[in-house]
Amino acid sequence: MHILDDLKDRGLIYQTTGEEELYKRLESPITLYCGFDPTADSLHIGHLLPVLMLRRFQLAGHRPIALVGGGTGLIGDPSGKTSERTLNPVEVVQEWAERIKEQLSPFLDFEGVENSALLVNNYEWLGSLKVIEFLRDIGKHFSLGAMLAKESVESRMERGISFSEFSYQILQSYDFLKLNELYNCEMQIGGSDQWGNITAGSDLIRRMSVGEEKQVHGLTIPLVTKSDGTKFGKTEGGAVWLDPEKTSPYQFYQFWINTDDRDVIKYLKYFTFLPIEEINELAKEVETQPEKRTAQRMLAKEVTELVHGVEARERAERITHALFTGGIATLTGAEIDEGFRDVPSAEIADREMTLVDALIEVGAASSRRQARESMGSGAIYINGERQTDTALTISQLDKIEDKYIVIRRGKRNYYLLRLV
Ligand code: 545
Repeated sequence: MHILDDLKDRGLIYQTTGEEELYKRLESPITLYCGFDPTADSLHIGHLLPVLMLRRFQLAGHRPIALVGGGTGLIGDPSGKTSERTLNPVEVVQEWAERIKEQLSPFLDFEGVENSALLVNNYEWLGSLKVIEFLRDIGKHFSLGAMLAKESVESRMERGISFSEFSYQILQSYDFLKLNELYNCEMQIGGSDQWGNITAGSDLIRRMSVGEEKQVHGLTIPLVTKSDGTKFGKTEGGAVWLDPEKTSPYQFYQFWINTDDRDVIKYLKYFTFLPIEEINELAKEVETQPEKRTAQRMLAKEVTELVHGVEARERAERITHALFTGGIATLTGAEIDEGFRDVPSAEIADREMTLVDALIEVGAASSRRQARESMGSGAIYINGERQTDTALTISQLDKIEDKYIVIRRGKRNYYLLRLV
């Protein structure tokens, strides 16, 4: 199957610079790239589609280049931004660039295949540019009118845009030119916000190859939307990060499990490598037995495994199952730390403290009277077991690994005590 047909079936193509030419060109191996500016210390799921797209191309026999914008990250892309960015210190951008590099690596194969991936940092060539040469050789090919007409610039003319951000498109274009020279890179991909920068680059390459008339290609991926109209990838806790320290694999898994029935099939096509036929089978299940949430479970399993590996995915499934069935006692300490990362918690040193006082300490009750009432009415569970005896002390309770006490109040209010 032609990769473009698979991508089309999945709804992964938003715009291309010319579909017919691209179809033809992709019949033999091509080198393509996507760039990531170190504007944060981690990628989030909003960046996942282009990363997976590079992988899709690699699996189809093409050579992907992941570019980290150590140079462009010092300037700031105005695309999709409504106001001027504040510049980050050089050391910070460098540190973030290293992190982003490490985060991108597991998605691509760097050895053992003919079409091995490359990881490059554009600071390598942007960092040593000479301004006079640059304006003469590169700047001359850009028309101010075309630059001003880019959506990223046009939308900012009223609110203000610095010369630095305005010039950004030239830097990204220069990268495409460089990668074309160095590695014969012939295609750039990105989210739909990158269209202006991508076409600026292919125009530059064409203009600089007079006589030769080099044609390169651009492809953009649609913005991920949600059927309820809210922004994709945001939870109450903020963005869903790929860094397991910022969003635990369990939280990550939960994000996908909670996908709306109306979105789940689209996300399976976007974010997994499952064949379309298998996804179509799952679509039937969403229609006939939505309550089973088979498609959501498959989505959460596949994406969590892709991003965090098999073990983390299994752990997330175990935690989810234990929480669902109340079998908290089957979890390990590490699983408890992970599964209850964002519930109220307290550290307790005094083992003779009563459970009633501990409930107040952790915020599960606001007074002793209220704590006793909750217990009396059977609303308090300790590590999955109902406790009604208000005289109990911490030392009398069963603990997980001698340390953890998970409190549940009512149906789903969780609290965590750690003994120290
Ligand atoms: C820099 C130099 C190049 C080519 C591309 C770039 C980066 C590009 C850009 N891209 C976005 C980005 O986000 C931060 C990621 C790390 C925290 O700004 N000018 O760097 C996003 N990109 C992926 C997709 C995107 C885009 O990395 O293209 O659309 C998000 O899905 O916003 O030579």
